[in-house]
Amino acid sequence: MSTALLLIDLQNDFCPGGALAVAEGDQVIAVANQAIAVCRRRGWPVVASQDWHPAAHRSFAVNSGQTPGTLGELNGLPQVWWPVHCVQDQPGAAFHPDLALDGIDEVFRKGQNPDIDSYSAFFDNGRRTETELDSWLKGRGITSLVVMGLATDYCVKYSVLDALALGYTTSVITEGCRGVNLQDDDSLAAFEEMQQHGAHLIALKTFEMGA
Ligand code: VGL
Ligand code: ZN
Repeated sequence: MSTALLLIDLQNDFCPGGALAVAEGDQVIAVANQAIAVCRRRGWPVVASQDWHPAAHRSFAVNSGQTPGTLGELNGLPQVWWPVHCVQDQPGAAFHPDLALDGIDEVFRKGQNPDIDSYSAFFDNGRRTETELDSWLKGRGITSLVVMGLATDYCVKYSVLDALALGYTTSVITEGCRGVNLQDDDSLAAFEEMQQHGAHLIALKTFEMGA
């Protein structure tokens, strides 16, 4: 079984001070750097997703005449209206400055189509288009993924559910995740949903010790 580390959306806009700040989002960067170091020692690939929206993205509340944090519909799909975030080439879309970028082998961008949101690192929310991630991993014989990042209740959750559906053995480093939590229990519910679909919830220490 060959394993890769998948880091989800470790970007400035999801950290304190950012446009779509997740509480304690910056605290997962140190976890990511330790997980990267483990992979470098073992020769395991490290990949990262990057939320990468055009300014005119219709998931942005202001572009759809909606209130941020409320629920609507976009392109026939349920849609949470978000503040403007992770706009291509803007500082908010950049990776957190403390992230060990030189330990990352490949970055997969998502969310470029203004008409559909894209939480998962594999597919858009309607599963109409696919990133290069699955073919990149399959091309290297990867069958197992270790996932962490931001945000637990959106991009981490949908990436993990897609990874499981695509047949990857999937573990989630729980202390490497933080959630948006529009509702208080959203992150807890997301962890439970991932686990119910077959994900293994693990601690960084367990990963470091070789599980
Ligand atoms: C995300 C909401 C909108 C995430 C991205 O990375 O979880 N959430 N865009
Ligand atoms: Zn986004």
